[in-house]
Amino acid sequence: MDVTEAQAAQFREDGVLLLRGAFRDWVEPLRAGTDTLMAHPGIYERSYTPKDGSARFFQDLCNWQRIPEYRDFVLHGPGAALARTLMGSQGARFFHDHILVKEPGTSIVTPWHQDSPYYCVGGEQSVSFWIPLDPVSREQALECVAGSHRWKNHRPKRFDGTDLFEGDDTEELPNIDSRRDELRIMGWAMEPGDAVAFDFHTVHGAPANTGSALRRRVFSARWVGDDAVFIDRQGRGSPPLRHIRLPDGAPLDGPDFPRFT
Ligand SMILES: O=C(O)CCC(=O)C(=O)O
Repeated sequence: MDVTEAQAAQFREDGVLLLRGAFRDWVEPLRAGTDTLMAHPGIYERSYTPKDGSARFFQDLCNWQRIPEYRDFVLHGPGAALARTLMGSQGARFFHDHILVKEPGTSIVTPWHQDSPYYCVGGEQSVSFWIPLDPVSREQALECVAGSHRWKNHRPKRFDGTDLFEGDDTEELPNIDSRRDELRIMGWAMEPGDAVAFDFHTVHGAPANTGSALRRRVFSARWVGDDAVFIDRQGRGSPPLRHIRLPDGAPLDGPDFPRFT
């Protein structure tokens, strides 16, 4: 699938775009890779087990180099070409993968947040593809605030509500739920292999998985453009990427971040 210039313009205007069927051919390999991952989680696994005894929310990041199906997806899948067009960048650089599995019944809500303040990368060109590997109803779907990619960065928090950075005094995100009528909130029922493309600055969140008997497996693939620079967060960001030793402000480069033209 190719994205049109009109779709790319819409993405840059709204900071969010639905791509139907874009990764349909990759659903089976990504499901197989996710089975392997859940049996052998990586060093950045960070799952949440609800205090109410409901099912867990499994999360893991940065596993594409060791899970063969994920590696194949990054190196040979359509993500790079789609990302280049959407970002308007000559090259697309893979930043990281993020797996988010909400087991049926989990009461854990993904709170509203932007990804940019968590990341050790800066720049204007970015896109995440949120790719469900199971059917997702509108009630289970990711939601994005259209236009919020132009907002400043707000304080990053862990999904359990605690601050990610100690002593962080950046402004907290406004209450999105209480402003639903004023904001343009986008979300769609989706089939496996559809994708929501959204900018790292776009405010987004996702509901619990209480109303469905289905797992909600999602593969999120994150890409940056040629203006990407390293931000030294002293290994305290998410993902921590403690082994990256670039000077603050240097172009993001290296074997962890392959570039495609
Ligand atoms: O799937 C979710 O619950 C949240 C997804 C998300 O925050 C992301 O992909 O950046």
